Amino acid sequence: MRIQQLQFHEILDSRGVPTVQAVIVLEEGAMGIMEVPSGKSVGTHEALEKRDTTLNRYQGKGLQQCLEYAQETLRKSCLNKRFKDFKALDAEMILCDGTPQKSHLGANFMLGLSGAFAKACANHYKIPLYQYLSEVAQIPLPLFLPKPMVNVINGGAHADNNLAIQEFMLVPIKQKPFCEYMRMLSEVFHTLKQTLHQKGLSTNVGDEGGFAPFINQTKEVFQILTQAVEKANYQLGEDLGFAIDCAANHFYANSYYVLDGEKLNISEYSDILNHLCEQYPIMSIEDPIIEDDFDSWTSLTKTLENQMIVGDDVFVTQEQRLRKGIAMGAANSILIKPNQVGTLMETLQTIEVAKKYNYKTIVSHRSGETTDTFIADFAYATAAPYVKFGSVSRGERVCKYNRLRAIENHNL
Ligand code: 2PG
Ligand code: MG
Repeated sequence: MRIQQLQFHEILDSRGVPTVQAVIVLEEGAMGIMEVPSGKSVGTHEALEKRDTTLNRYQGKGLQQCLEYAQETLRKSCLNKRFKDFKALDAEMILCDGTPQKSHLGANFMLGLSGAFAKACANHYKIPLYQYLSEVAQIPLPLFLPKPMVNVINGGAHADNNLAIQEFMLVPIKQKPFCEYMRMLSEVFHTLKQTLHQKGLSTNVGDEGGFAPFINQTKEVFQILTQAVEKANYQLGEDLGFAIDCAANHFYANSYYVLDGEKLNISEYSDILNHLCEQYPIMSIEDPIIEDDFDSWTSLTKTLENQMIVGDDVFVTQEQRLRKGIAMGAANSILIKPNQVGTLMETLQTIEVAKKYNYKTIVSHRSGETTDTFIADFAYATAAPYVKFGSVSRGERVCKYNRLRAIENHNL
């Protein structure tokens, strides 16, 4: 496939912050557009998202200068060249960037191009995007729809309240059609809204569309969620369970985890997590430990043997960090965010290693999103057992769940 046109544009994400839109036109005429998301609770080891930090535009978050640079450089190396598939293009971009953290071109531009090219190829072959992705990735058939981890309460870096834990989510337990998952989760979401309202708590939503009430205690969130699930006529632990993203980097300082106003050493903190898991059906805990303390990851994974222990900031979707975790028995699941590594090819390599060692994959959005539904196709194409796309409110989240419904309904 020969690339005839390659353009980057500066657009806004769901927080009103600039992000990348990449456009590719193939010689044969097919076009692909990819809009790249952007995180707020970013792991130190993530591939670099490039911005014009020294300029005043958009308070240093603009993309104009680095966009022109990436566009010119990538046009030189990719325009009018043939690439068999997106993996071949990714290999060329990695060479052209030549840095470990994609700091030369920027992971935001590289992922944009990688995705735009994949979409253009799928359009060229006139097949659904997921089909094209799964064929290139050689994922065994049949594919299946993932279970959604739906964010209902926001805290941490994603909300202006006092909750240390960043995300409180609900997960369906029994296997059902995807549309039934969405029905359950939407019904509980609206019941939760009434529950919060009756308690005089705010029903305003945070960055990922979950509610962001002023609650001080982690336990209180679980109590309110328990009430909402029951009021919506679902059974906790049977129909729905809980998942959380601690994003622990954000409440750790000077050797202590600061949770609910208390300074806790690692063993006190682990006891609290353990206790919560005994009291509530918490099925999955993401980033309970800071990103570089692999030893504590290993011991917590042993302690919480019935939970999914999910590495996000610790693995940053990168094969080498995942391999280290596997070797040490740190975590048993991995969050997959393509922009943490910067190309689809490398994302697929990480997924392959995860699968080989039975680490569950959860394909995830970022807190700054666009209405691009690429990751819905990507999750289905890679047979991910779970997805995390935020709440059932806000268009940039809901469009991804709706894309999975469209795949279920029409296979398009
Ligand atoms: C996370 C993500 C997505 P962010 O920590 O898992 O929910 O947040 O995109 O801000 O890194
Ligand atoms: Mg996370």
